[in-house]
Amino acid sequence: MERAPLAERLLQGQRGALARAITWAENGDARFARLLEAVYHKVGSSLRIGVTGPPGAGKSTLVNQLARHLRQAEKTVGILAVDPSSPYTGGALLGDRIRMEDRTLDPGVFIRSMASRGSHGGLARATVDAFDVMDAHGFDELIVETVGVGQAEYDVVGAADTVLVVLCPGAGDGVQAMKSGLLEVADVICINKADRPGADRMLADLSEAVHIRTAGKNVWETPVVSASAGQDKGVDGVLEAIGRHRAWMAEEGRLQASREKQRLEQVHRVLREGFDNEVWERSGLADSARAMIAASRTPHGAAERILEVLVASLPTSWPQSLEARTPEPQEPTP
Ligand SMILES: Nc1nc2c(ncn2[C@@H]2O[C@H](COP(=O)(O)OP(=O)(O)OP(=O)(O)O)[C@@H](O)[C@H]2O)c(=O)[nH]1
Ligand SMILES: [Mg+2]
Repeated sequence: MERAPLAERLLQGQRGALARAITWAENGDARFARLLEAVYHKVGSSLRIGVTGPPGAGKSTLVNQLARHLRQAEKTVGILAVDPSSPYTGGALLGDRIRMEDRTLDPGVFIRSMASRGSHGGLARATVDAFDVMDAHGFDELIVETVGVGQAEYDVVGAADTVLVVLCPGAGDGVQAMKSGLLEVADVICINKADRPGADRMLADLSEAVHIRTAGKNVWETPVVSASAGQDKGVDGVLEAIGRHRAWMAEEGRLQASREKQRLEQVHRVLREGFDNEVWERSGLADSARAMIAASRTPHGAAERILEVLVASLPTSWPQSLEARTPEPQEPTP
């Protein structure tokens, strides 16, 4: 018997289809675009949480507990664990799997680790794609965990509606966390390992810093909560803070605006990848650049010249001609 197309099986909630779809997303498979078109009408109802923070802060432990609590509230949960690219986290990866394992027996939970591609923003693109197919598959809640506090991690958690930053006492103090730009990206901050000394102090310092930063402005004041995920303490408080952020996002069209921005960024990422693959490599642009460098142009001079010619070769009517041609969704062959 012939199998139904992947899109159909995905919408039926088949796990195998979801796994395959995420692999396509991960590999930047050319078939993904058609697949997404076929299921896109089902994308948009999952609530998305991004979790980041320094290595070992207890992110996976907390995500596991969040999933457990959400399941108790009868929500289905899809979890994406983005492989940390730093070599020293190799051991922790295995740990992630073990700790998350007790969730995998429950059909209401799906856990997938995704390899970091590391270049050209490919990881953020793949994360959004994976979230979209998990969304179409029908999970109530989606969570992505990524390790680190740098731009690459912020790009990944940017696929979420709510960014949860997990810190813990001892792994650098609150001041260090503030310096790394965490306050800007965090919608909720959780000081985990509250059973350890220094947690209260950190909570007070960060709360104050957040308050000073936002006082008198019409912006979200990031709640700072504490938890001991290892002992399943304070997890409801984290969920409650996430809930408050969601309520705030639902007002004044903020969620819609944020998702529109995310989709626009995704177009940009896919375009950049497409430029690298289609234009740079296949159109011979790389060869022209090589020739210009051989003729002693600087790299900047060569790039400037290429951009000039590219922009000049765009037809003046191109925005209209782009909008006019929206193809009908087609079923991809699995
Ligand atoms: N004392 C204490 N330890 C905890 C708590 N939560 C987690 N841990 C421990 O902290 C260590 C790291 O936990 P993980 O959940 O793997 O941390 P992570 O942030 O996901 O780590 P990476 O993914 O490697 O960055 C483990 O040994 C956990 O058992 C807590 O509330 N209290
Ligand atoms: Mg982890």
